[in-house]
Amino acid sequence: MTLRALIFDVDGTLAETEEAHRSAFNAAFVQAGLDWFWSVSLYTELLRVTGGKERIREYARRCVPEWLQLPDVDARIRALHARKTALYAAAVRAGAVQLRPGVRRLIDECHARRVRMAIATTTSEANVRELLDGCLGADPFDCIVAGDAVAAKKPAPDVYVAVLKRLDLSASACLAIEDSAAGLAAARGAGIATLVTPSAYTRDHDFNGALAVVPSLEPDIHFDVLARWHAGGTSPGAFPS
Ligand code: XBP
Ligand code: MG
Repeated sequence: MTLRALIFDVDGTLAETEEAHRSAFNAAFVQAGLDWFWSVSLYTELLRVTGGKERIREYARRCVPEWLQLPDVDARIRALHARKTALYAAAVRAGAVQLRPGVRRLIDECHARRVRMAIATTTSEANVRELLDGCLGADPFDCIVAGDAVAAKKPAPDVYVAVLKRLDLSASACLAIEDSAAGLAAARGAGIATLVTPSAYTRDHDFNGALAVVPSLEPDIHFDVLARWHAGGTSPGAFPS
């Protein structure tokens, strides 16, 4: 089957965003008068729970279970997360996040060849738009499906199933690009072949089931290489041949 579309994850794949997310969470905790602090090692563990609101709840469950007993805890989580989202957007606007190497080149290549592109992410569409405005200055994507637009976040396949529907393409005509085990599980759950490029926070994840695992999209990951791997349907190994 011809490769017709690339579906990109955002956090960790288009850009190393998680340090900006982590700083925004910590700043939101300070602003809300909470003495919570998410270190790099704690955040590495918490990242296995996808979605910021879900991550806050998981942290509270583990470390401050009494906080979960407060009245209106769902509203508290939503408010804390809204504060975090505003802080994250401001950081992206201030230039805290750049695209990972090779991302812009691959997007430009697909754009020039009229290969379709889409986004399947856990984060909000507002966060994606901030990143695209700040780092690409354009939106070359046919569609963006965000975590809150579907019933279940990654590792559930929902965002990918929704993207396939919006593109009106079969799974076998697409290739997903992901950085995490949850993202890989989501894409594979929708039947989509998946290239993994691990990010700073996901290097120790299990990527069994990936079409290939590459350290970066630069210098070798051109569309023709991906089309060849996709057509072969089997992993070429850790690096392009
Ligand atoms: C990324 C996430 C997100 C971000 C924060 O997962 O899990 O939760 O860390 O986003 P993936 P929000 O890259 O697999 O989509 O706080 O906006 O939810
Ligand atoms: Mg990711």
